[in-house]
Amino acid sequence: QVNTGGLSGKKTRALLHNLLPDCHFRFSLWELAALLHTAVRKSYLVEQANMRVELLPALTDNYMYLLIDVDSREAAIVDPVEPIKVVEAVRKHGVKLTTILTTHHHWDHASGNEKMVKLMPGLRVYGGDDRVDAITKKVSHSNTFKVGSLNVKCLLTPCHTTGHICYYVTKENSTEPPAVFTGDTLFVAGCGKFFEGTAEQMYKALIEILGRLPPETRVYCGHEYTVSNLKFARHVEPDNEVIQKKLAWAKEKCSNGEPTIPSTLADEFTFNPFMRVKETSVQEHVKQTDPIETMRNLRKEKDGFRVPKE
Ligand SMILES: N[C@@H](CCC(=O)N[C@@H](CS)C(=O)NCC(=O)O)C(=O)O
Ligand SMILES: *[C@@H]1O[C@H](CO)[C@@H](O)[C@H](O)[C@H]1NC(C)=O
Ligand SMILES: [Zn+2]
Repeated sequence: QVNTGGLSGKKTRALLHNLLPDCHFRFSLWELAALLHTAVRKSYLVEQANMRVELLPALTDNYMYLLIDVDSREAAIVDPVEPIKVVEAVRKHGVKLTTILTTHHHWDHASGNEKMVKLMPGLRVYGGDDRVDAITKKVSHSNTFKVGSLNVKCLLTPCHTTGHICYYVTKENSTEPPAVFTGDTLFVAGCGKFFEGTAEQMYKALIEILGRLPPETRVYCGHEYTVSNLKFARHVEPDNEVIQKKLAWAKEKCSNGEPTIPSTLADEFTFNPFMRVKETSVQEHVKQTDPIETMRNLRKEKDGFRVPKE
């Protein structure tokens, strides 16, 4: 994970503040963090001609995503658990926020909705579950709507929670890659825990729903778990060189406080064990020959996996 010794950006700042009296506070917090060799998680902008996505780190390892339709300057926010940060980003980009996209009802994704709506009245709040705070638009599989000129398609992927929705975003006639916001269903190199579902459901979500989107689709997931996920992937497939390379790259990114997101669906099929349940190398690791049984065993093994330090 990010090298903050288990501290979030907020906690790191609070700690630094206590260490140094205000009168000696001559460096920026960023410089101080660099001096102390602790990484503050940075925001990051993915720019395309039609669509922009700003990654906004939240809590310890969550991501919020500001999705901007360049043509209309209308925007949506995915899982705004830290609303003040969202308001700042919206101001910075000079866009009109109209929409909240909630992937699922867990507090680390949906607990900012109420405050977000208070700060910016009139927001449409999408979600697939009655347990989503402040929901105004309950959606189910294949429902579509627009954010400015962008098309959003809801993909119901029950398993982590029964009402989990992934949001697939396209721009008509664009030659650029689409985006999918996968919450806690698909992570870079991993998947969410099966809190309210089964291996059959995760197989359907990862292989039959997300796996059939265009391979170049960019994947924006709910957490920065890439390094620990890749250590599990390496344990499953010790001879897969793609995993080794991706892990070295992800460690480097994280130590600089930079995100490892987005990836693409095509890339996920090369290193994510949960996307690779049809590969014999992955099946052999769990001594199974059926992809769904492989999925079940992988998840069970990861639930008890101790992530090594290196
Ligand atoms: N293993 C997580 C522990 C937290 C956790 O259980 N996270 C949930 C999402 S809020 C999950 O589904 N994690 C996937 C996993 O551990 O493989 C971590 O790396 O910090
Ligand atoms: C997309 O392309 C089709 C075929 O060229 C055209 O009919 C349609 O109007 C285009 N849509 C937009 C939004 O530009
Ligand atoms: Zn989560």
